[in-house]
Amino acid sequence: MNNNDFEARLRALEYYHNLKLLPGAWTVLRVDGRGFSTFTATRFAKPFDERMSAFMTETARALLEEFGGVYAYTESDEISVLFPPSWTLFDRELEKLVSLSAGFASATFSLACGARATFDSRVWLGVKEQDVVDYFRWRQADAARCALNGLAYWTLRQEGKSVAEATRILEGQTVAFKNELLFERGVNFNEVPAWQRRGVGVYWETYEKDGFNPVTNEVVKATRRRVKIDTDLPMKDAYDAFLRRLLDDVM
Ligand SMILES: Nc1nc2c(ncn2[C@@H]2O[C@H](COP(=O)(O)OP(=O)(O)OP(=O)(O)O)[C@@H](O)[C@H]2O)c(=O)[nH]1
Ligand SMILES: [Mg+2]
Repeated sequence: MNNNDFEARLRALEYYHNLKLLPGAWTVLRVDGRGFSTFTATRFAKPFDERMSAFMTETARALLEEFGGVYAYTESDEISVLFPPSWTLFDRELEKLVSLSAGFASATFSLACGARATFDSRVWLGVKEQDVVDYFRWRQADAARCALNGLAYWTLRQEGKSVAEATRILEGQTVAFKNELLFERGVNFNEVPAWQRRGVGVYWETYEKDGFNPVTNEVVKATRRRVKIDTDLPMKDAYDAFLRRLLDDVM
């Protein structure tokens, strides 16, 4: 076998390397903390910790900037970053995008937190704008469900209930039951901080900046963009409208 055949045979066994994102599709990379139920147990307040949320938001922002995203959304230990159909980073190679987003998220979070944490990553593809809106509605609904469950569970645990008791009380129960359980203890779920119930959005906003033109000696307005951290996201239909505006700005 000559050297070229040898090289080609072995390179062909990089079996998934030719996989690329579907042309023209919206892409979401979603990273998720590995084993964060354990990782957070001794490090962060339950069920919500402002430092943990700040580290996740910082990681979301870094992913948005580094990979050229349009919108990043974080809740719990996950971050979804949206990329436009025209996105061409790494020639849309799946392995590159998945491995580097996981590596980058792991490094950013670990540096912020001061302990080694790892993230996995996966790709979601949407061919229609409505798919993208539905995707982020889906993740936000997950945030709301987990927040209600987590608050109800840790309220019971703080009252002295065991893991088994708290789990049994909540098992199969309705949203109304969990809301009522909190309300009886003086907590109105609708007044819990929005970032805990709805997650945090990270996106670009434009603003006007005064600049000085040395040629004409005039003050001129320049349009710049900066990252906005939104801890008070709209929900339901208002979130749809908010997302559609973001998508329309891209197209
Ligand atoms: N204490 C604390 N835990 C948090 C916070 N945010 C997220 N978590 C934890 O993160 C976990 C995320 O759940 P999963 O991603 O389903 O579980 P995981 O243990 O990370 O498992 P894998 O993702 O499958 O590796 C939850 O169980 C929470 O315990 C927080 O603010 N405080
Ligand atoms: Mg996880």
